[in-house]
Amino acid sequence: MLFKSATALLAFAGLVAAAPSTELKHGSANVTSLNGEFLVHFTFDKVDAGMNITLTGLKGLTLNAAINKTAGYEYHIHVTPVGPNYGCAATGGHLDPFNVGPAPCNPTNLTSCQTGDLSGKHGNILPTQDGTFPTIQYIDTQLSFTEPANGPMVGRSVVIHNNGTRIACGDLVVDGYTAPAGNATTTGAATKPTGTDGKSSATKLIGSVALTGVVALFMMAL
Ligand SMILES: [Cu+2]
Repeated sequence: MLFKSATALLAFAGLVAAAPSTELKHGSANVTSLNGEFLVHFTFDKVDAGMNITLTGLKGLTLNAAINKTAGYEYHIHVTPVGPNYGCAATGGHLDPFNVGPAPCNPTNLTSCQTGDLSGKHGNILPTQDGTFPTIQYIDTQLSFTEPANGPMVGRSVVIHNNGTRIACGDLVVDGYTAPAGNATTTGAATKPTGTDGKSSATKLIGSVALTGVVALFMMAL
C-alpha cells in the first residue's frame, strides 16, 4: 500500500518535472528605416558555442549610398528598443555589460570589444551594387539571451550605421520573452529578465518537494 502511493507520487513528480521549459533559444530583427529604404534581416540562435547569427541583406546597402565605400556599414546591438517612427536615436548606446567602452575592438582579443559590437568583432557589412547580399553567418561566443545578468540580449535592438550615422534599426525580438512591465531599460546594465524565470523556478520547487516526499516514503517502507 505504502509502496503503491510512493509509485503514484513518483509518477506525479515525473509529470511536474516534464512541464515545458521556457528556455530562450531564438531571436530575430528586421533592421529597417521609416521609409523602408534599408532592410536587413537578422536571426539569433542559441548554440553550445554561443550565438549563431545570420544576416541577409534584402535592400538598400548599396555602394552608392555608402559614405565610406571601402569600410562599409557598421552594426551593433544597442541597449534599448527602437522609438516611434523608427527613431534609431532612442536605442541608446552599444550593449556593453563589461564596460569596455568605445575603444576600437580587436577581434583577436575579445576583451577589447563591447559585447554588442558585432561589426567590430565580425567585420562590417560591405556595400554592393544593388544593395542586397546573400546570407552572412557566424557564431559569436560572447552573446547570450540570459547572461550576463546585467546585460543579456533580451529587450535590445540592432542598428546599422553609415560612417557613424544611424541609418536603420529594428527591435531584437526574442521568442518566449516578454519584457517585465515598467522595466524601461536605459543603460547597458539591464536588470535580469524575470518574464519566465519565476515560473520555471516554481516548477522546479514543486518537483523537488515531491521528490523529497517520495524519498521519505521509501525510507519509511524500509
Ligand atoms: Cu551602433
